[in-house]
Amino acid sequence: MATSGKVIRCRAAVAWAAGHPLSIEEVEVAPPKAGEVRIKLVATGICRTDEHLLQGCFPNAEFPVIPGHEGAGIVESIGEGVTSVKPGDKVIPLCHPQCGECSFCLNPESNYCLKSHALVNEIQMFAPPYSFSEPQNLLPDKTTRFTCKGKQIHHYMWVSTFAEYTVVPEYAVAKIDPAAPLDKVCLLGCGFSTGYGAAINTAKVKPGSTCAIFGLGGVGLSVVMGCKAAGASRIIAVDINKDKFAKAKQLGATDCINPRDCQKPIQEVLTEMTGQGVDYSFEAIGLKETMIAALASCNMNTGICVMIGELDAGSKISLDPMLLLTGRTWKGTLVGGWKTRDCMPKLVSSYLEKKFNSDLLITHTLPFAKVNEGFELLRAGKSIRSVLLF
Ligand code: PAD
Ligand code: ZN
Ligand code: ZN
Repeated sequence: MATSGKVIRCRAAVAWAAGHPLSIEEVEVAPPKAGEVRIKLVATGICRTDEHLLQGCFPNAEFPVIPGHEGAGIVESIGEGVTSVKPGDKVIPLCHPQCGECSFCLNPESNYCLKSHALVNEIQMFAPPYSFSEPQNLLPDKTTRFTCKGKQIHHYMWVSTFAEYTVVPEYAVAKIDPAAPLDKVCLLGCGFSTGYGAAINTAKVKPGSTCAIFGLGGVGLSVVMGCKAAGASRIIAVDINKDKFAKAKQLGATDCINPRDCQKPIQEVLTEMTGQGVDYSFEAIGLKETMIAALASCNMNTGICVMIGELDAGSKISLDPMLLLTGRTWKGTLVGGWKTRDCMPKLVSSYLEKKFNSDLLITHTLPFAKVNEGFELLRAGKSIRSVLLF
């Protein structure tokens, strides 16, 4: 392509500081270095995790930054040594990479990669001196490909999809079917895959089982779809926004409950409804109290609770150990447990074969310049997923 090897000037949504609206700026995007891929984004969804970033919940995600991690696009150019994609390929940038070589990648049971951008964060959080000094939002060689007004701009989860062009490591890119509609399958980059996979891969929901889903955003509704696909017989959807219930029912929920309408704590309500508690519960909100309530809602003997929602980095939860001692399992999931590079092309094929309909999550489609409007819709509880078009 004519732009190959050159700096590209294009639009991007830059977060200059936490707590401020995004500004659409002209940025420079450097060519990909060895082992990197430059992508022309076609569409991107807005996920609650981007909102957490904008609110400053991740202390080592440094500003200024270009957020966004639920995108789809076309390869513009490749760096030296890149073999798995070529210019013109349709791709999904992977906010959760898969190097395919580390011991975690080689373990069939896990989808966490030791070469992930998140790893620095994780090690620092759990090992003294608990320092957040090293930013995680640079590319693996600890530099950035973005500049704006003479300043270096950080990447977000290596993918930064709120930009017309982005540069990512090759092992954070999945080549997908050329027939895929990019304005739809962008949701597979995070929200849909996370929720659907939480049910199928992480919880391994069994046919005939009972499930409860806390939070009916793009992620929680995708859990509903996953539970339905796995053959659950009762799917109880929980949200404080009753406007989410119609879509939850359409996607497979058998019951919808607003905890604010209940006289008792929601875990007691769910336990009474199901006898001994649900077989599987999922937290897709990101609040301590709902994480504990979800755990307490599943069967004390064999129940499995999957944590999906994200808390501020460094948060602590305190719980009664009896909740686990009797046999419950408490698990977490990142991007639904999928080994992303292997599974993303297959998920796109399943989408094209109409095995699920993630399009039902898209409530708004907006031009990229209206990115702040998309966030307002999310904050007001009026959207499930807004897709921005470049
Ligand atoms: P969203 O804001 O679209 O949905 C959250 C839903 O929770 C909304 O419908 C709210 O009304 C509802 N809610 C809020 N408070 C309560 C409450 N007290 N009780 C019941 N319901 C409530 O977010 P989303 O679906 O984009 O993301 C959900 C969470 O999942 C969020 O924390 C996000 O950061 C996290 C996430 N995790 C992963 C992962 O890999 N683990 C991936 C993507 C998103
Ligand atoms: Zn996300
Ligand atoms: Zn790896």
